[in-house]
Amino acid sequence: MKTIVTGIQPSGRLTLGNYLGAIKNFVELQNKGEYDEFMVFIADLHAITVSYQPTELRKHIRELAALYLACGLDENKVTLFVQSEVHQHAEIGYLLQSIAYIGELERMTQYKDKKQKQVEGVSSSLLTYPVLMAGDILLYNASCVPVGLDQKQHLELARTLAERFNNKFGETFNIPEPLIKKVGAKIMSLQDPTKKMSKSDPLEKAAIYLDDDENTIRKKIASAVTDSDGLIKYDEKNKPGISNLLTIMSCCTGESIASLEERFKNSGYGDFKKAVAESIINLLIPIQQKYLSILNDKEKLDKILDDGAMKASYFAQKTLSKVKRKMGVGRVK
Ligand code: ATP
Ligand code: LTN
Repeated sequence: MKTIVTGIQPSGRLTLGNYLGAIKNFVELQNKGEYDEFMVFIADLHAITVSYQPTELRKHIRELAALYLACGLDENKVTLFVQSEVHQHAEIGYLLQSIAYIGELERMTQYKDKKQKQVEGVSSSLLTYPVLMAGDILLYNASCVPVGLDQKQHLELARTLAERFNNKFGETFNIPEPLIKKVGAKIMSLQDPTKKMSKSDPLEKAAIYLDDDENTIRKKIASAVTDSDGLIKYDEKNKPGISNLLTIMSCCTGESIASLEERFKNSGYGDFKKAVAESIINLLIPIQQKYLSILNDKEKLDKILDDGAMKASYFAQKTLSKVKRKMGVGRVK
């Protein structure tokens, strides 16, 4: 049985990085069809680990659901649901905390980064976030987890926890494999190409948002930080800005980086940037057109998410009961 599991946090407007590093990959996997179950969720329990506005979160949950569908996920091929509506996620997250060590959680890069940015204090759930994520994955006995590069360390922890659980309580979980794309797994900020493009970057022009209009996209790409040597060549170390734009264009069009280098070898940065912007516009406009009509059909979206939660709960409860039995909590009836 092959199960794919993945999720994204509804923590704000999604970026081109989220699309190229994650959602595009989900859609490709769905279309290949080599799986028995494909669980895709909206990780709202993860979004409350940093400070947030409840009304905004509610809005973002629906928006992310509509966006998944607008990007090409098909509710008949994947199980789409909201994480908090399947209570087993919170429950397994708590149970797994008993085998996760504080030291290994404190070493997580994302924790160290996000901890610095908190103004109201650091919540304990920010520390235990990767344990909840391991629970999300193990609850469905996932064999494969498509994510962007920044989630690799969390995936490694999920594998460690699965092995630890199996050794301690007996064979229970599959050891999940991360699935990270070679090109596009880390799209960089347009203003600081040594940093990842992130939806929580306060600098608006550092990221292309999936709902940016054509002119905004053109302006943001035109002002993207590059270098002064005038060559359109992929060199991550010495030319991070141009390399990032080459990666973006390659992912948007399907043309290889080598072929783009050849095609633009006699062009200036201005012309190259114009072509990059057009490739993004061609990709995003059809998604934006579908998105609004899906978001506005409240009844249909609710039905998809209700059905998804019901199906996910069925699988999740089977695993959770087994986990509790193995751990010795509750009674055997
Ligand atoms: P935040 O800034 O709130 O942490 P984020 O933009 O980093 O958000 P996540 O919700 O953490 O996004 O990520 C959702 C998915 O998108 C994950 O699989 C993640 O690896 C992927 N992803 C996020 N940013 C990028 C990026 N810049 N390039 C490629 N993939 C990315
Ligand atoms: N932490 C992930 C979102 C996430 C996830 C998961 C991804 C939560 N649970 C399980 C894959 C599998 C992020 O992108 N920030």
